[in-house]
Amino acid sequence: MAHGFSALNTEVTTLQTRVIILVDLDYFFAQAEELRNPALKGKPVVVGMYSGRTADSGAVSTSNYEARKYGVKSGIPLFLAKKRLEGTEAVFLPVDYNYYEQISGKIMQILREYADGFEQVGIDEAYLDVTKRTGGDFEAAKTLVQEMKRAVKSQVGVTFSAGIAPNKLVAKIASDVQKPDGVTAVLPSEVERFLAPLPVDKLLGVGRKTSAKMASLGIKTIGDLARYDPQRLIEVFGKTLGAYFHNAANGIDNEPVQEAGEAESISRISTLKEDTRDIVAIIEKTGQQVEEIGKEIAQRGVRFKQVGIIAVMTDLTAKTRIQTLEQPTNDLEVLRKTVREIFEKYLSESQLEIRRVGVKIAQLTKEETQQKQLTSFFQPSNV
Ligand code: TTP
Ligand code: MG
Repeated sequence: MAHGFSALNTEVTTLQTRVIILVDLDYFFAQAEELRNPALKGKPVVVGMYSGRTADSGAVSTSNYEARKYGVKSGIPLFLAKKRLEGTEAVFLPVDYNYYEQISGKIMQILREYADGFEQVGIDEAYLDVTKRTGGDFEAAKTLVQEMKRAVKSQVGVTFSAGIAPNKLVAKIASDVQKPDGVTAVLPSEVERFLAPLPVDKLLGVGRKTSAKMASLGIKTIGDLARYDPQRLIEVFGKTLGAYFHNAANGIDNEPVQEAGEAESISRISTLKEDTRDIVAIIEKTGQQVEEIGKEIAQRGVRFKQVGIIAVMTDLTAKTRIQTLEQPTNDLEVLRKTVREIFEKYLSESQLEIRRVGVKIAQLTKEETQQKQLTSFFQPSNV
């Protein structure tokens, strides 16, 4: 096993139950407005995206909880919000994204200090992996959330709600249970009972169309979905989605908490001199791409854990194949060797000639975070 990697297509299995927190800032745009103008507190506050066509055309971005009592929430037309809030002291304000970003930035900086791994999602959400610092203990995580709440409240003046769970999927759903200023913890042993009664559209990726389709199969709750024959789900929704729905409904989610940049990928694609199935011609082309990718990763100081190839066939269909390494590396020999292996395998499966080829690396990590991960991985407590 040269270079310490094998052709495994699986992630390193999680060795310890994780403790993941999802922080979601409460009625964020409206709360930020209350922050700079405390006189707004207690009144219905509506922050709207004005389209500018007429004075009231546009939609509600968000509203505070006073306004929500009148049925005024994200997405409804502004004229309807005005109508529902007639006769109240309601205040309507336009979106000031730059200001919200400033507030969000301050909060994220505070939260980051409480996490082993941190991932901001959008302007008002962040995942924190606190497995290490809590020693896997959910009570310790609850205490940590209270500390975070106090810090954010006293230093910025904003409240948030949080979910604590063994993975991102459940933490996100849990964060929605008690709002505003709430915390909901779902222990590993409680995941099944917590999810079962919820409607399927609580799962990421289940929108109106999918939930209607599921309803026609007799699936209404996440519990129904969890019990449904996985083979049948794959027949109906395809392999990727079917498997995802089955796992998600059973509370299984191994997505790591990772810095936004880590989710990025680097790729190069170019056209071959002529359509071919000749591995030598393909390797010549991808060899140049590997060199270019090599320069970029050296410049950015990143390692990669996933290697992919792209093949655009003569009929212009694009195929990709991905292989996950055992551990992140910046070794270009590993990249070359893996690309060759994937292409050889691919050629043995497909009859068509190839027009364009590409190389892609993903699951990027910064050199220094990599160091940290390696030490934590080898700590006896994690084994
Ligand atoms: P959310 O977290 O969905 O909503 P919220 O923070 O306003 O309220 P909650 O207390 O329920 O978490 O979205 C975060 C921000 O994103 C929100 O303050 C405004 C913006 N947003 C829109 O601009 N349009 C939308 O449709 C939604 C849902 C949010
Ligand atoms: Mg929010």
